[in-house]
Amino acid sequence: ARPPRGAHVAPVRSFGQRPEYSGKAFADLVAWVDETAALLKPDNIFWVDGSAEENQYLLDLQVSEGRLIKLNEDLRPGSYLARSHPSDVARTEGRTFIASEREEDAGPTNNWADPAEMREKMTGLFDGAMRGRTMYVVPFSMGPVGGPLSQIGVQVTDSTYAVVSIEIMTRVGDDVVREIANGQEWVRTIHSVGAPLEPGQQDEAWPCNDDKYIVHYPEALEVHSYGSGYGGNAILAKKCFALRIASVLGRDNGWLAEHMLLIRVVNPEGKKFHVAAAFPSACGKTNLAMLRPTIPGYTVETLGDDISWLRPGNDGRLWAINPEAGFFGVAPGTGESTNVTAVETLWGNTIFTNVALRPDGDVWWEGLTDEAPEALTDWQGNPWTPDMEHPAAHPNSRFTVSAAQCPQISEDWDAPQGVPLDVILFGGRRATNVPLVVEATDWTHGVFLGSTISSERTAAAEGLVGELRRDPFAMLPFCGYNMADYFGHWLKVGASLRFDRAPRIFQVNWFRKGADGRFLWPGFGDNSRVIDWIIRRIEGQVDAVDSPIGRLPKTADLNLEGIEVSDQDLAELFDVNAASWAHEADLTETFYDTFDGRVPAALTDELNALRTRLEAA
Ligand code: GTP
Ligand code: SPV
Ligand code: MN
Repeated sequence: ARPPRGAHVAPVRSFGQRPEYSGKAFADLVAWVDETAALLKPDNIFWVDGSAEENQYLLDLQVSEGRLIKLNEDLRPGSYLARSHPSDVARTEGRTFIASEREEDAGPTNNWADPAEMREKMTGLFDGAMRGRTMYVVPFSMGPVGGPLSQIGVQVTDSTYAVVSIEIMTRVGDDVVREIANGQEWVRTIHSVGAPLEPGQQDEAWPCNDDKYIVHYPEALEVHSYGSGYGGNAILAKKCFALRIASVLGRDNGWLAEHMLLIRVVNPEGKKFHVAAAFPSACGKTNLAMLRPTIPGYTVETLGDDISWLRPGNDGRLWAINPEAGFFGVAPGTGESTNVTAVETLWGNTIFTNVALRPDGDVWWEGLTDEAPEALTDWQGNPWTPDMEHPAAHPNSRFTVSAAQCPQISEDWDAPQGVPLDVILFGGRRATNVPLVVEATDWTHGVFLGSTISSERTAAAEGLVGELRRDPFAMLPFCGYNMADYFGHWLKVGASLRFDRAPRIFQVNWFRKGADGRFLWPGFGDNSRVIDWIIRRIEGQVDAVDSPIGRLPKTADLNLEGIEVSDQDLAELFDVNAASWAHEADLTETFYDTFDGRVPAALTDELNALRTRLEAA
């Protein structure tokens, strides 16, 4: 139960007190916090305990400071709107660095920086960066606290918005401090928006700095983030820790940290299958994670929508957990007809960022309803009407909501041991070439498919939207080490599985377009038709047709009952044009060449075999 409004004025307890534990490990934590505070020079230190009362206090505080807008309690209970600075709206990949000891360990796809130089640089930026602000100390767990696949960390931050976001996205609390005190290894992360306040200086609603640095020290298990308050730049447990740092932990310990959603599919016979899927940012993970099948007999349960940690089990299978506790999802395009599960998840207790505000105190974004309301306040706080050129919500506007609030969340979504994987999907946003679905012939071919994923750029990161770029395994911006070594690690993990128990790998593309520019496939709930074929395939119920790029469905085996897909569209959806694929193979070679011979021979062999098959086609 939430305390009555205004309760924070006379709190029942004093918030922010340091918990007390004995022993060296806890003393090390305190020493690190003190050292960090000595450098960043905040006015106060606030230890976050993750309680509901404290959370409400932090939300109310931000409302009173003008950082959050409280939404209409009757329409959207317990929910808030944040408006970022217009320059701070997405991850800044150009300002993201892997500061590994050796440059070759970062590889050509990452920005490398010398860790000693970077520490000096960051020390300079951090010095006094929290003046006039409170430094929050946020202990968090990725995965259930104490779980066998879980990892813990601490983020210090001067952003109250980051604190309440981390509280939704991870497990925050004193029980994490207890784990640290018990000697559990933890990741040290420092975040500052880089906007110290002089005495009497008027604050901004969304302070940030034009100079941004998101720096990872993989050997030291540390992250430094400066200048941004948005998403993956500021919620350091997410992309910085659970992908970039965790991928390095996985490399060194035989597991995988992946940019993957995770679902359980129950087929008409009641049999359960677990599917993980890697799609680049803003390419449909949250949507597939919340799939409502349009074909009868199937149900889908949500386990995770963005990150999966995969570990070989003693049984020779690959086990997966979702290390997060919430969804940080793209708002635009989320509506009754596309993702009704998300719409239902967002009924309340949600933080919205950069969406539009309705006159009645509720929120709106493009795609929530077919028609825009007559008058809105846009994401920057200006009056907006439907005749305006620019969208009311920013294209990368987001919702932050607890996973437990999803109506189709699986009862096993927080099972500490995870779930055994049956299927892995790789996908991207491709208007041409890539068929609706292709099955890999074996694990190595599947790794080849993953390594060749490319996708049209989206608004989730800075850059030109629509431009095609390589995004292997959907991990281009998130792999914390040399991508070629990462390909090799995937081969190694596959070899450590029992050959007949390894997940089967498929490539999918919901985004193929006809010559007239329209999507050939209805997508969303109808993607269940592709999942259905995949499951019947692994159950040995249907055959496939060999093509140069992998196995394709016989179109008669696809359940298309109830949708209109013309024969011509269907043919186009599965068309494999030898000439364009030969060009695609050339581009893959060019991409592989950027790794200076480090790409595993098994993958260059796959590329040669693809070319041979294309020539014979
Ligand atoms: P991140 O949170 O950035 O990692 O994104 P995501 O991969 O979770 O993508 P999300 O599910 O939020 O989808 C991003 C955009 O793609 C939204 O605008 C969706 O409406 C759209 N989208 C998702 N699935 C489909 C589909 O099957 N077909 C089409 N045409 N669009 C889709
Ligand atoms: C993505 O860009 O893949 C996201 C959003 O999920 S962020 O947390 O900002 O990385
Ligand atoms: Mn993502």
